[in-house]
Amino acid sequence: MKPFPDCGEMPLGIYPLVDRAEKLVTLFENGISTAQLRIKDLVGDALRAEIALAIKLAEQFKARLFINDAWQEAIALGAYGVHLGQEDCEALSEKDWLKLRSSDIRLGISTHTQSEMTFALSVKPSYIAIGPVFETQSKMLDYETTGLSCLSQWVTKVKIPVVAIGGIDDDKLSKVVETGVEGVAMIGAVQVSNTDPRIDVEKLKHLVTVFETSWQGKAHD
Ligand code: TZP
Ligand code: MG
Repeated sequence: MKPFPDCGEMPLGIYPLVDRAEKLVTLFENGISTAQLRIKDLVGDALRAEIALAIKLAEQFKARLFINDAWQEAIALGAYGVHLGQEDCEALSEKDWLKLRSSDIRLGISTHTQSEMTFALSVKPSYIAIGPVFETQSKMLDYETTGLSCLSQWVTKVKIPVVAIGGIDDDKLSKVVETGVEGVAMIGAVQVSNTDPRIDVEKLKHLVTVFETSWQGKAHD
């Protein structure tokens, strides 16, 4: 089975998840090269309009943009990639998988356990996300946190890029990068606060610097 396309040489890096296209401008202007549009409160034309704007912005900044959940809209509008959870994958028919594979779009899949990883790897996606690494305030989850040592063991076994997600902030970032992940997905850490979802630009720049320093300090094959 042909793998989904890769995401290029550059590590995915700090990988923010945002709920509106306009936030991408701040991200891309401040050193972010990978982001995800994760909209849970729009459907139909309003959703398509956000996705179309997000794709336009990502192309303008030559950034890698993944669309959460809305894979059909993402394909129709020419997105770089889609990100799906386990349940999203389970809901796909054979025909849907064929459509995804033939569209040449990148695919990222969320995983929370070893068995979910086995399934995800069988699909040969562009990357897998592993988490929650730590307790998170941003999503209700019924899974145990993986912690750093489990994350590290799983990363060693996986031959495609891994994105760590869940409760990662600047104080934990270096240790997460040391496990060998290529990307670190974040919601809360890039926001002003839990109740203020605007992007905190100074914090964002700091996170990018910490990622780059930790990445360069680690040997990669
Ligand atoms: N999937 C696993 S944890 C998570 C998602 C979407 C939320 C990550 O948010 P935060 O604020 O970086 O913990
Ligand atoms: Mg989903």
